[in-house]
Amino acid sequence: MMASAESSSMFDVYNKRVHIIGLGAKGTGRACARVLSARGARITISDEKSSQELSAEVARLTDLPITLLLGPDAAYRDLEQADLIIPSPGVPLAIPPIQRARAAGVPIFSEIEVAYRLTAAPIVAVTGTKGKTTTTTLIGLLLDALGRRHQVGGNIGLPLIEMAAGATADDLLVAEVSSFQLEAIDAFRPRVAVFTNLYPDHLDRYDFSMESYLAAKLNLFARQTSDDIAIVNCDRPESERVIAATRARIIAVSTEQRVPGGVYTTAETVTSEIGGTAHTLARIAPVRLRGRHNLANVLQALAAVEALGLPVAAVADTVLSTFRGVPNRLEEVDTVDGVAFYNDSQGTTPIAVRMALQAFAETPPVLIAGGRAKVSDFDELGRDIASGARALIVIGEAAEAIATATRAASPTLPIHHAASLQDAVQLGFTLAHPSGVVLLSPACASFDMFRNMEHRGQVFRDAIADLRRTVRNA
Ligand code: UMA
Repeated sequence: MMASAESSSMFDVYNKRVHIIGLGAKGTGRACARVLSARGARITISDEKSSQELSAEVARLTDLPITLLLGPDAAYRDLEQADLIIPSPGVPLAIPPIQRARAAGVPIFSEIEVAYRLTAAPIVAVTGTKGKTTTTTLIGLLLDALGRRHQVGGNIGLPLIEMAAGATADDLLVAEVSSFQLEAIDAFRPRVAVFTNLYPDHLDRYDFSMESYLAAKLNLFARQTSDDIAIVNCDRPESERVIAATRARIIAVSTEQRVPGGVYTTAETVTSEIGGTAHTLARIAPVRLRGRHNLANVLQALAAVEALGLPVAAVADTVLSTFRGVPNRLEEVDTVDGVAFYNDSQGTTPIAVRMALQAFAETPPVLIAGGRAKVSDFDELGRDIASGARALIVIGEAAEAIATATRAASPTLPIHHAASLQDAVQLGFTLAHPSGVVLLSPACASFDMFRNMEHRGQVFRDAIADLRRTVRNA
């Protein structure tokens, strides 16, 4: 059996039977196989999908001496005989084969736990329901501007284990981490951990319990010591729970009030009291990101970089004046003949749409919403749209349900149906002209009309590019 280890140098997988579950598309399983095989582990990979379904993934592993157990009949064979099991993030730990292996005493570590044990590089980890990717990306951009060696990845982009495998103690690993990845950690201890916020999401994985979902996220802070730092948004009620769950030094951020020892906004600046005396980290005017929630992301990123002892004030204004947001999350796409287009394709829940609309409180946008419903009613969304949008264009399967809920909240708000996202962009332009905002924030999944939410975002961008050509030629 593999013992629990605090130190990375103690982690030895040579000749150990490592059973990886999940050969998923983003490649966590593949990365684990590659990294641990190079260290002499005997690798087996199980996946319930068939070899045909996984042919592309399998083709990328042919050079490795591994055993593949693919398809429902083969997957999980001899799981209880493994020395270590690494489930991919999408694999629920509650499935019976994992439960049986756990009862037999086999350690079950998520990929981020294994990554942690392989590297001496300090880790900056960002979790929370919303804002993880923006905060993580911004930390990376600030480190770029400062010339500090680092890598960015985790739940976005490169799996952490791939970053850890090549890292030295001089590197800095910046990782977005999801609750799924945090369910099976044991020693994982980030030097700096950020908790953005908590909203209902992924609850099917947590028996519909917000408490269980929060517990998974709090795991990130559980092994931190007073040498580490926890960054929390004290405007959010759940920040209390993070503070209670960690021994790390707390740095609170707020967009609403001064926080002693923390990072907060004043009328025109971001002020920091990290290190004792108040000093300016950045000006607010250059920040391109929209919305108070995004300002909180900015504060979290600035706080994380300053907490590492780096002179973030020297680069903050420049970075913030050029960062247009991450793709599909209130991303500023283009301004065509005075009409600004924003892409929030990732906004697949009513809460996300509420946050997006709040970001445009001063210029209520023409909202494009609809797709495949993830919730059973849109009543609250209808009220948010009625108070926060100047017009609504609905698309997709949920079009009528969203239109009905909005009409109930405001009989006078203009509501239009569009047959495609391209049509919605054209119509939105006409409605918002000459100087308004068109916002795609669908409140729904994309699968009725698109391959996924990234595809929806790309179709939106392409339609705006087409519109720009039409307007130029007119
Ligand atoms: N599988 C089984 N048995 C099961 C369940 C699943 O064999 O009981 C198999 C599936 O057939 C599939 C694989 O396991 O082939 C699942 O793989 P995976 O999706 O866990 O692995 P990756 O494709 O490597 O992606 C994962 C993350 N996926 C999830 O959390 C669901 C990716 O986050 C992450 O980018 C990647 O690791 C790198 O770390 C995606 C995500 O949606 C983008 N994350 C959620 C979010 O951001 O909200 C948490």
